[in-house]
Amino acid sequence: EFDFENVTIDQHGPLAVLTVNRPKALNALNSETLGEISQAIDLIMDNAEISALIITGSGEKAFVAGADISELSQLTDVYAGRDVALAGQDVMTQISQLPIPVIGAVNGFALGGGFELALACDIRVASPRSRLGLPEVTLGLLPGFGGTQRLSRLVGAGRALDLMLTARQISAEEALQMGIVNYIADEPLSKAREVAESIIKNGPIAISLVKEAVRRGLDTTLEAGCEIEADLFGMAVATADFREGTGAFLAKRKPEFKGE
Ligand code: CO8
Repeated sequence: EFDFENVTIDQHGPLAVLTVNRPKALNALNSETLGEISQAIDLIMDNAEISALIITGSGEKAFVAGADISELSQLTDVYAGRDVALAGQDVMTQISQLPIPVIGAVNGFALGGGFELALACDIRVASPRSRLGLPEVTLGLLPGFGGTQRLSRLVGAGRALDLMLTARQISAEEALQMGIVNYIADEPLSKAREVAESIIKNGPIAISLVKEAVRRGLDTTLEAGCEIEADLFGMAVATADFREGTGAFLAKRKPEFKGE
């Protein structure tokens, strides 16, 4: 069905696991790999059985060690550089705009573009051995896959600037304290599955509306964000899932959501 060089997809019932699998470069994202991630996500979304996505890296050592530095090193032209950033940003946006929950199982180094990939996920689970950082300034670069924007929205400009300007690597523990990762687990992939399972028991339309409200709200004022929330709330009360959820509560039974 698909023939990817650097990405694998596995299905476990309603869960899809996308693994970046380029071990010779610690899963670094060259343009081929970025393109494959994007195509893999399209394939996953074409499968109506899938209700959550987990993104992880192959091997014990790295989630993703960044954009591919040997490929980046060839860039000199202003416009070509901008295009490379835009192409990577598009993939991160594709991920962050998915209607299903996306969990990053950060199984090791998440540096540069790898950190940015993790930031495009909704929820992050790190291993105790994970190291996270944005080392771009050590290369004379800045984050270019949305990291300057997503990290400052997640943890505030002060903490984001500290990480980006010092280029220091942080431990999973520090990332947890900063709110960058949500959980630390020895087996981040199985913890990610557990988190995904606990989410997908809930109404799928409601899940996608929560994601949309938060995402669109972060781009606007509190007032406009609350209007977005009210619009989406209106959409939720018109769903069969809402009838089912409230009906099940009142009848003291478990709801069975159909995503309608
Ligand atoms: N790109 C290419 N190859 C890589 C990368 C990378 N990001 N990271 C690791 N590799 C390769 C190494 O070159 C090495 O290859 P080889 O075996 O052929 O020499 C192999 O992976 C193993 O790596 P190391 O030998 O370095 O392993 P160590 O255990 O010594 O170190 C580290 C592990 C600390 C993770 C180290 O590999 C490292 O520092 N990697 C680079 C991390 C980094 O700087 N990442 C940021 C890249 S820049 C970026 O992501 C910008 C994103 C936005 C782009 C916007 C476009 C314009």
